[in-house]
Amino acid sequence: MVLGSVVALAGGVGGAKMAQGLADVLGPDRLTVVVNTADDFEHLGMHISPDLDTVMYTMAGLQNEEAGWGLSEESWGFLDMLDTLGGETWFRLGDRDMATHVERTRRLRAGENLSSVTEDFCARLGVAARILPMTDDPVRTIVVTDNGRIPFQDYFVRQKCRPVVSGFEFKGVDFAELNPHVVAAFQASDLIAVVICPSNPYVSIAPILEVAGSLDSLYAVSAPVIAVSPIVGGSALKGPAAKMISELGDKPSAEAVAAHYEFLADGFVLDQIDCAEAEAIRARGLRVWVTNTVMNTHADKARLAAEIMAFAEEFSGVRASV
Ligand code: FO1
Repeated sequence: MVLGSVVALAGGVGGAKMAQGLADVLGPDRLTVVVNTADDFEHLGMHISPDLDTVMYTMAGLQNEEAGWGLSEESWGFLDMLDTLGGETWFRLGDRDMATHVERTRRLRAGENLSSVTEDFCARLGVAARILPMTDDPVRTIVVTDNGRIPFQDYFVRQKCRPVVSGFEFKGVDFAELNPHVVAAFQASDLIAVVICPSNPYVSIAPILEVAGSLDSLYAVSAPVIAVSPIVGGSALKGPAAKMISELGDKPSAEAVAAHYEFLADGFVLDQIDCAEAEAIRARGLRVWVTNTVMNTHADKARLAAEIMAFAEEFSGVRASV
C-alpha cells in the first residue's frame, strides 16, 4: 500500500467503526477523523458531544458494543437516582460516561475549546489517531418535521425518529469556523484518500460539508474522495438514514446515496447485496467497489478499510489531472 495520510469524515456508530478499521490498517498516526458536532447539545447543564464520544470510545476500544454509543461496563446509578427525583431521563447517561461530560463541560467553561479537550481526552484514553471536531463553534441540527422543527437529540432519542422529516437546518453553521487542523489535514502533501464513512448523509456528513471552507478544501485535494454507502439492502444498519431518504421522496438505496455524493466523490463503495445498482452508479460518473460493507467484528472493519485503501490506489493521478 502507498504510504500517506487519510482523512475520514464521520458521524456516530458507522463512522466510528470505519475509523477504527482505517486506524488498524494505516497505523493511527496516518489517520485524521473529522467528526460531526451538529448532534451536540446542552443537557442537564452539560455539553454532550455524542459523535465525538462514539468515535473516541470506539477507537479506544471502550465502546458499548451492543448500543454502539456509550461505554462498556457501564452502570446506571446516576440515571436511576435522577428518575427517582423526577429528573429528565430520556437521554441515557451512564455513570462512567458522565465523567466525560462533566469534565468536558468544566473545561469548556474554563475557556478551553472543544478540539483541545478532545485531543487531551484522546491522549489519556490511548487514542493515537487524530480526532477533530469539525468546528469549535456551536452548530446544532434542527430536524424539520410534520411535528414542527425539532432539535436533533429530541427527534432522534426522545421521539425515536417518529416524526416525518421534510428537511434539516444546521443552526449556527453560517458563523462556524472550520477547524484549522481540518484544513491542514486536507492540504497535507502526503494525503492519499478522503473517506466519507458510512454515516448518515443528511445529519452526520452534511453538517461537516456545510461549514464554510469545507467543500472548497475538499475540491482542492488531489487525492480521491471515496464515499461508503450507509444503506445496505434498502435499510440503514443503524439509525434513520433509510427512513429519511424515503420521507424526502426517494427510494432508500445505495444509488440514492451515490446520487447525494456524486458532486463530490470520485469513488463509491457499496455492499455486495446491492451489486445490481453498481452499473447505475457507474453511469453517474463514479468508480465503484462492491464488497461486504457490514462491520460486525474487528476483522470486518480492517478488511473493509484495506479494500478501500486498495481502491483508492486505483485513482492515482485521476484527480490531479482534472
Ligand atoms: N442514543 C439513543 O438512542 N438513546 C440514548 O439514550 C442515547 C444516549 C447517549 C448518551 C451519550 C452519547 O454519547 C450518545 C448517546 N446516544 C443515545 C447516541 C446519540 O444520540 C446518537 O448516536 C447520535 O447523536 C447519532 O449519531
